[in-house]
Formats: sequence, structure tokens, C-alpha cells
Amino acid sequence: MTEIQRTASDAVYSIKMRASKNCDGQDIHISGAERITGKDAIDSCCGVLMKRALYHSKGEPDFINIKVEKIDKNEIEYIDALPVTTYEVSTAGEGLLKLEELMEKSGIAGASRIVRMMNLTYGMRGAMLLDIRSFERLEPDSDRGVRVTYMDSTGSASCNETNKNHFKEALVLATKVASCPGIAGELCISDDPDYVTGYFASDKVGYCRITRLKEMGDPCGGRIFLYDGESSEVKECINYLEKQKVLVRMD
Ligand code: WAQ
Ligand code: MG
Repeated sequence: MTEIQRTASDAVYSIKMRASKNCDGQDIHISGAERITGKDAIDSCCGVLMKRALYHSKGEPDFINIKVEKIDKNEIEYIDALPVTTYEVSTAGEGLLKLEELMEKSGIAGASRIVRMMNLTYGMRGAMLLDIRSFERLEPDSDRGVRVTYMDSTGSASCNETNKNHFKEALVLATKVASCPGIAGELCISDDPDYVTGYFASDKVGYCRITRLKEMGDPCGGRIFLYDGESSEVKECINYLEKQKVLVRMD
């Protein structure tokens, strides 16, 4: 018998995809996504992520990278998803006011100034990390920002969703970010031109979806993580956001 022996393996892998396009010599980000999965689902996950990269509303990529990395199961932290509330608004202006209101409710001062800083996040691959005591930006590289990785939801092992589930992926990210020591909250507007729902999330108010934060067709968007901690602990905070393996329980 020449049949390859397939043994069940409980090894766990991180799979990351990013896609970009060259515009006048500049590398423009198109799409990025990741999964944490078992060995037997690597194949299908890669296929799904590849399709996502190729058929994105931001355009056709010139460069696609899929990285598969074995990770230590014992390093994974399990966290319950933040509770979700949805606020229906009819205009982007109304949505931005709701965003400010939720920040104030979370005890964050200077909400309107923070919302205006969303303009500076356009084109970044990661998020702005903003010190809400000094209004200083804390990202080591302000063009790239801080990119949260090594996260997924439990039970997504089959990887069978080809279309991006904006809500589910954002809830995973927001839950990881809110669980990070020193983070007081997060603002997010999608940079996908056809996705206008955004959110504010914090430990205090949970994950608050706001149904309109920009106009349809607008390619702007970004994320700001609000840091309220000691400057000596910023490194640790960034390390958690970038490296800690997290699986978010959803049901
Ligand atoms: N880490 C840090 N920042 C990120 C990451 C990450 N892993 N992924 C994206 N960003 C930043 C980057 O600047 C993007 O331009 C911006 O966030 C928006 O990313 O409940 O789709 O992936 O329905 O376009 C919100 C869902 C969807 C609301 C958000 O964001 C809902 C979304 P996108
Ligand atoms: Mg996007």
C-alpha cells in the first residue's frame, strides 16, 4: 500500500494573508486576514483567504502573501467575546456624534478631537495607538501602525466563509484589543468603500456597532486604540497586541 498515512494531529497553525497593489511605486494595502486552525483545515483556509485577496472591492492585488506558522497550543489565551449593542443612525454625522457619546460614557476626555484624528489613519495597515493623557502617538512606525495578529474565534476551524464577515472579524479583534492592559477603548471605521458600519469598543460599554460612520463609496477608514497607561508599559501593550495568541469564544 502506498497510501499516505493521515494521522489526526492536534498541532495548531496561524495562517495570515495580506494583499497589496503597486500604485505609482507605492505599496497600497488591499486586504489582510488571518485564522488559527488545525492541520487538516490549512488547505481550505489558504484557498478561502486567497479568494478574498483576489476579489476585493479595493481592487486587484499585485502581491499576495500567505504565511503558515505552527504555534504552541499552550500559549493560546481564551477570552469571551465582548457583549454587542447596535445603534441605528441615519447619517454619518449622527453616527460620529454617537461615537463621541460612547467615548465619553467610557470616561474618555477629548472625544471630538480623537474622532478628528481618524483622518490621519487613512492608508495605514495597522492602527494608531494614541496616548489619551498626552495625545501623543505611540506607534513605533506611524505609517504602518500597530497591527493586531494571532487571533481567531473558536469554532471557525472549517474556514468555509469566502466573503469577509466584517462583524465577526471585528468582534474578534476588538475583544482582543479590549483585553489588553492599558487600552481604554477602540474606534473603528472600515476602509472598505462599501461597508459603512463601524464601532466603538471598550471594557466599559462592550462592542457598540454604529450603523453609519461614513458615506457609501468612501475608501477612508482606520482604527485608533486609546492608551491610558504608564509610558513604561507601552512596549508590553504593543507586544500583547501583536504577539499574544488569542481565541475568542462566541456563541
Ligand atoms: N490590527 C490593527 N489595525 C487594523 C487591523 C489589525 N489587524 N486590520 C485592519 N486594521 C486597520 C487598518 O488601518 C484598516 O484600514 C482599518 O483598520 C479598517 O480595517 O460590527 O472591516 O478590515 O459590522 O476594513 C467593522 C465591523 C468592520 C462593524 C471593520 O475594518 C460591524 C473593518 P477593515
Ligand atoms: Mg478593509
